[in-house]
Amino acid sequence: MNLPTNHKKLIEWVNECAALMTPDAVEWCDGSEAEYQRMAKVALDSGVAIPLKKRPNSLLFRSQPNDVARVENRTYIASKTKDDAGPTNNWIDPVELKTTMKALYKGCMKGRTLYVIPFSMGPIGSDISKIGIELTDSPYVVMNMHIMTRVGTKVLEALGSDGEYIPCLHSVGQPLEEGESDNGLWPCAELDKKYIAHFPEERLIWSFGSGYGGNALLGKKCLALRIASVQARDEGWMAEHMLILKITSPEGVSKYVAAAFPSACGKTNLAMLVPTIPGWKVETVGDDIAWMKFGSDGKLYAINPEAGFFGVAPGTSMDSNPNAMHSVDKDTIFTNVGLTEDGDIWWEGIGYPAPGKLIDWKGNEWEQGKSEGTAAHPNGRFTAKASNCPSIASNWEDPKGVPIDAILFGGRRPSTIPLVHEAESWEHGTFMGSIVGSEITAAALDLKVGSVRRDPMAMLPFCGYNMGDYFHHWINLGQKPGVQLPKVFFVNWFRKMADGRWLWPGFGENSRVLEYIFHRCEGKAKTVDTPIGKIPAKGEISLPKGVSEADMDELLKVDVEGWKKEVADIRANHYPKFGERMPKELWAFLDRLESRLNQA
Ligand code: TSX
Ligand code: MN
Repeated sequence: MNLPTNHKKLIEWVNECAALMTPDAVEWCDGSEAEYQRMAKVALDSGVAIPLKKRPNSLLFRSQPNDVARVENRTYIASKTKDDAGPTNNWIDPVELKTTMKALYKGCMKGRTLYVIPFSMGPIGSDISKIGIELTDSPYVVMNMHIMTRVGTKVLEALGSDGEYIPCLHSVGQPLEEGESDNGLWPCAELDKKYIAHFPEERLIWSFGSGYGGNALLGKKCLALRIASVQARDEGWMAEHMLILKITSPEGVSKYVAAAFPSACGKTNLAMLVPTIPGWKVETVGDDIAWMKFGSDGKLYAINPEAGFFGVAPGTSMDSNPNAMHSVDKDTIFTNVGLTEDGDIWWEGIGYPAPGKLIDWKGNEWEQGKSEGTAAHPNGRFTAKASNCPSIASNWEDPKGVPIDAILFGGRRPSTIPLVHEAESWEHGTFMGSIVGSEITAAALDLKVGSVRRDPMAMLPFCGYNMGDYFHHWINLGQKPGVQLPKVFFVNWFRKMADGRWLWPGFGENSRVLEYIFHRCEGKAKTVDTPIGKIPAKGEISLPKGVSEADMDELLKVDVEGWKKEVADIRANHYPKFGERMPKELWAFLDRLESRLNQA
């Protein structure tokens, strides 16, 4: 056979995997448009995809109801020791897990094609980029990888005959018997056979049994966060769960902001924000992941390792995010959303009533106000090219990356946390990131709606090693000689009055907070020192329509009693979760905060 590479180690690995999984055929992906259309035809012919008459070059997929999200309880960090995975990750001994998974992989691609996907996370040739090779039996994965990463021949060229790559093995885990087909159904395995496994020392990813999102598109959460976070620790850089945006002032000066928020805080909306303040421009560099390295000038440079958006559909509308809506006008894969009679998509919160009779994400007839459940699954998604986003920054693919001026943390917090406050130092910023949390809005299994779920740096599900060591890594980076560290801010768009009224209009009006942060980075706006950090001086943030001076005072005041409860919760319930390896420096910041609050 004529292979598109002479990389011996890669060819041997592909052969070994094919021998284990016994696919009917092996295909090397070239990343071409023709290949994408061939995959689309396979999906359409098998009945698992539906064409959308209203959106050029776009398809709808419906998954099985038991394969709709990342499976955190089946996600493993199989490091050599349990301590290296840490108390907040699932751990299995790597030898044992490999034995278990090899038994599952045996013959698992029977009746299917094994696709070899060479992909680059980050612009090909950038110093910050990394190459992965995903083996998969899912045409859906091939198509999504085409949009979310850079795929194909040019990646193999960059890899050469002995370049480094991260092997990513994936199977939906549903072999086909002779003459059997998927019958138009999304293939996957039962929950107890699903495994999303990471072998951090080997830089290796094995995924089995799920075809959905982060379980199957292995470049994203598995490589770009879990494995990359380990490499970043070892090599002195950062792999973070952060959007990257570019903000340009009326004077034409640009600054770059990276921001981490737990899920359901509108990260994609912030990345694509349309400012309400005249003359200011916000552009998108990335909406989910930032890889950041210090340059020889000491500045922290960030790239977006992805090439597309795998965004949550419900709630996305022309009001909440017009740039996302235009990103999905064409060339888009929709998963688990509603289908209209005229061949368009619809979801809850799209901004207009469902037009007539729909087919819901389960494939059943659905009518608004009449049918049970929702038309779209709450985790229904769009996969869209970054290059189709109207707000994408012209330099979003710069191989050097963009210099980060500010890092933002945030969460959905109806009380206590002010609209914005600023860290006094990098270490203090690390402390702020370590206490990030968000109000629980949808009923989870064991926790109450309205309580705070902590998700430090929004990395709890995505750090590939011990979170205590991860906090240490943040502190260590601040001590590198010659570095010019970004300023760190904590923002909260979600403050409410006691009567439930939103105190802050959010969305495009958040540009007023970004303007303030921009001015802070220029050393301009005035601040007031408080027990929690620096708060904007009066008048430094302009008032949106409907926000009074009194509202702004409320948004920016330090709620001493609320913060005391916050400290108590962190001390009793949050920090103890990280055990022995939690840095003493962070406990010291907690003690200092408490004594400052007691003196206030
Ligand atoms: O994404 C959001 N952002 C960030 C936008 C750049 N959302 C949606 C969160 C769910 C994903 C928000 N919701 C934001 C916000 O800033 N703020 C809110 C809360 C809110 C909701 C509705 C209103 C105001 C605030 N409506 C009116 O005031 C009329
Ligand atoms: Mn994410």
